[in-house]
Amino acid sequence: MMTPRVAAIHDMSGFGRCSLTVAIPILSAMGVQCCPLPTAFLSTHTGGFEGFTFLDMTDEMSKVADHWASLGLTFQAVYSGFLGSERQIGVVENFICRFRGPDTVVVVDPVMGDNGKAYSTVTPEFIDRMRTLCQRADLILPNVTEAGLLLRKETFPENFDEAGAQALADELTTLAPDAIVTGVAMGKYIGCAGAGRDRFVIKKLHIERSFPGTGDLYGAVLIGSLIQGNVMSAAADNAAEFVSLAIQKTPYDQDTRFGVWFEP
Ligand code: PXL
Repeated sequence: MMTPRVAAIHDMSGFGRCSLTVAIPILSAMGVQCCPLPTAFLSTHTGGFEGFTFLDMTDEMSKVADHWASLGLTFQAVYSGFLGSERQIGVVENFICRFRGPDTVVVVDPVMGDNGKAYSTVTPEFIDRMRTLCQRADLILPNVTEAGLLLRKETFPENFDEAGAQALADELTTLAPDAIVTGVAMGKYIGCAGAGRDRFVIKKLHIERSFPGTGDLYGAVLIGSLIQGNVMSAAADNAAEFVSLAIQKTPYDQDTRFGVWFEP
């Protein structure tokens, strides 16, 4: 049997535990080969560091795709995350068209913001393009802020009950056949809600600390778990549990910008 393979289209941020520096080790530890297609190389993620470097790799991406196609490579999953520009979204759409086989799962994490705010690089045009990319996915993984942007919500509750979380996930299936909304605050709990083939709400105790990269941790474990043969709700529970444990492993006095201690 061949080792399952995932094409991971994210940035590589050298410091701060997010995107590829999370996806590669986690998928590898789960028995899945992660083939990185970097969108950019940054010295750190953009969540709170001053003066980070940013090397755009858009022009390189199509060349990598051409070479992979010439080798006849196929993937069990294509997993996209942080993207730097509208043009880059087009490159990802093209990649999906070329590499989607009958058994490929296309997972789009529409990374655009958090805690009620869009990231500084995100324009209305970018949101429209990201919505189109989501419509080409089998599964989308927005957090609550990104769900609001995708669904054009003007106002959004900070706190949900289970029915409200489920309803939000249901609404997201107007974009893709399966959807999971993450980082949903539900009173003393935080969790995720899924809709599509599987409908569920998962809750974990809410630890009042916020870190960059936890969405990437969630996505990597979810995909690894799906490839291992779990149904969506079980994979989502594994992912939420892993994020929760990693946060618990992270000392209180650590700078939150450094990310969570998922290595142990
Ligand atoms: O974890 C999301 C993410 C990925 N990549 C970069 C980021 C962020 C969040 O801030 O800045 C470069």
